[in-house]
Amino acid sequence: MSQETATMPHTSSAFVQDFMGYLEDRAPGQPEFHQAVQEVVASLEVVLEAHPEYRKHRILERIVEPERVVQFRIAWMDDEGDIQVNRGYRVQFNSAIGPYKGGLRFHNSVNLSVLKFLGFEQIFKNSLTGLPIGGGKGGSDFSTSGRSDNEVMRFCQSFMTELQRHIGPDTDVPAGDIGVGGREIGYMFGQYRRVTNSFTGTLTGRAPDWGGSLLRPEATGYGCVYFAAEMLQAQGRTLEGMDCLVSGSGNVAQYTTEKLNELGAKVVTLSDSSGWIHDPEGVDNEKLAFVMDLKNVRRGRISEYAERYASATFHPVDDGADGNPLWSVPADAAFPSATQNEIHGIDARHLVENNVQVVAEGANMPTTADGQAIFLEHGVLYGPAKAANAGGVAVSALEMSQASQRLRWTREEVDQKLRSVMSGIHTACVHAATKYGHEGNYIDGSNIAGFTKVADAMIDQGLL
Ligand code: NDP
Ligand code: 2IT
Repeated sequence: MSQETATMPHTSSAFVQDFMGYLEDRAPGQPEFHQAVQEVVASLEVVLEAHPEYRKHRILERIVEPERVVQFRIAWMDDEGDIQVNRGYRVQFNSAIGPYKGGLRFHNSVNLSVLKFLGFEQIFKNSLTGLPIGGGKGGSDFSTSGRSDNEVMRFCQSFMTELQRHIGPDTDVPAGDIGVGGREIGYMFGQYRRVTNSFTGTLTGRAPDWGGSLLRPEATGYGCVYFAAEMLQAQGRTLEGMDCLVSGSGNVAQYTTEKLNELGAKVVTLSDSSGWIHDPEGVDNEKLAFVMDLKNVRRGRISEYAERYASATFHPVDDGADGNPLWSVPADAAFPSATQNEIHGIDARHLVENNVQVVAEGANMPTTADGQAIFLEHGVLYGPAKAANAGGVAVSALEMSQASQRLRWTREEVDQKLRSVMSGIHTACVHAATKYGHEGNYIDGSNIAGFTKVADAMIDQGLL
C-alpha cells in the first residue's frame, strides 16, 4: 500500500493558495501536514468570509501552529545486547477546549510531518465529539513488528521515562494508534505509575481491570460503522446485505468487521502491510476470531488467513499504476482502516465504477485529495476520518470521566453514549454543511463544525 503523499486539488482558490504558501514557508518539507491543513482551509474559506472576527484574531495562523512540540531521544537495549536509538515525539497542538488528547503511533514511517497532520486533525475530531478534549498526537519511529515482548517492554519504558514529564490527567492524555495497542499501553502505564508514584487516568485504552473503559477497544470500529449507518439512514437505507471492503487487520479493521457482521453486512477483504485477502464468502465471526488471534496474539501475517480458509485468496502488495487492487473488488461500501493515503484517485475511480454507495474512514486521512474529489463528484456518501473515526477518542474521553470519578459504566451504558456521540457528530456535520451552502458534503461539515467551537474558545480566552 503506497504512502505517497496526495497531490493537491488543482482547483484551489487564491485564498487557499496564499495560505498554503504561508504554511509551506513556515513548515517546509511536511507534506502530510500540508495535505491535512489544505483540506481544512479549503472548507473554512466561506466561514472566514461570514466571520471577519476569525480573520481579525488570526485564528487560522494560530491554529496551524502547535502550542508545543516535544522531541526526545529514546535509547534502549535489544535482545542481542545492542543499543538502539529511536526518536520520540509529542505534538501538543491545541488545548483551547480541554487537555491535549490523542494517540501514540509506533511505526518506522513516523516523523514530525505525520504527527503534525494527525495532531492537527485531532483538534477538529475531538471538538466534534462534543466532549472537553483538546488535540495532540505523539509516537516514535520505532516499529513493534519483529520485536520480542521484552524488547517492546524496554522500549515502552524508555519512551515513557521521558514522556511522563510532559503529560498528566489534566494536561495531556495519550492513547493508542498504529503499533500501540493494549500491550504497549500496559507497559507505558506501568512505567508512568512507577515514575510518577501516582495512579491516574493519564493514559486511555487501559484494560478494564486497571482503570480502562469497557468498549474502548471496539469504539473506533463500532463508531465508524455507526457513522456509515447514520449517513445511509438519512437517505432511508441501511448496511444490511451490503458487501464491504475493509483494509487493515488491526484494531480498527477488526471491530469494524465485527459490527458490520452484526448489522448483516459482509466483509470481503482485509489487508496488512504485506498484502490483502479476498474472501467472497465473507469474514464471519469465526474467521474474525482467527484474525484477532493471528494479529493480536501470534502477531502473524494476513497471508495465513488464505492458508487457513479455502474460500480466500491472498495477494501480495502491488502498488502498480492501476492502484491498489483491493479497491477494485466490487462492493457497496468501503472502510479504509489501515493508514494515510491508501485510497488514491485511481482507487476512488475504481470504487465509483463499481458503484460504491458509502465510504467511512476508520483510518486517519486514508483518501488523497484527488480521491475525495471523485467521491464528492459522484455523490458517494463519504464520511471523512475526523467524523467517522471519532468514536475511539470519544470513548477515551469517557474513560477519562470514569477514571476521575473512580467508577465504571457498563458496556451497554458506554455503547449508548458512543451511539449518541456518533449521531451528534452526524447531525453537526449536516447542519454546518447546510448552513454554509454545502449540503451533503461531510468534509466541509466536519471541518466547519469542528473548527468553530475551537475558534470561539480561542477568542474567548485571549491572545495566547
Ligand atoms: P493497528 O496497528 O492495530 O493496525 C494497523 C493496520 O494497518 C495493520 O493491519 C497494519 O499492517 C496496517 N498498516 C499500518 N501501517 C501501514 C502502512 N504504512 N502500509 C500498509 N499497511 C499498514 O492500528 P489501528 O487499527 O489502531 O489504526 C489503523 C488506522 O486507524 C490508523 O490510521 C489510525 O490512525 C486510525 N485510528 C485509530 C484509532 C484507534 O483507536 N486505534 C482511532 C482513530 C483512528 P501491519 O500489521 O503489516 O503493520
Ligand atoms: O486517531 C485517533 O483518534 C486515535 N488514535 C485515538 C486517540 C485517543 O485518544 O483515543
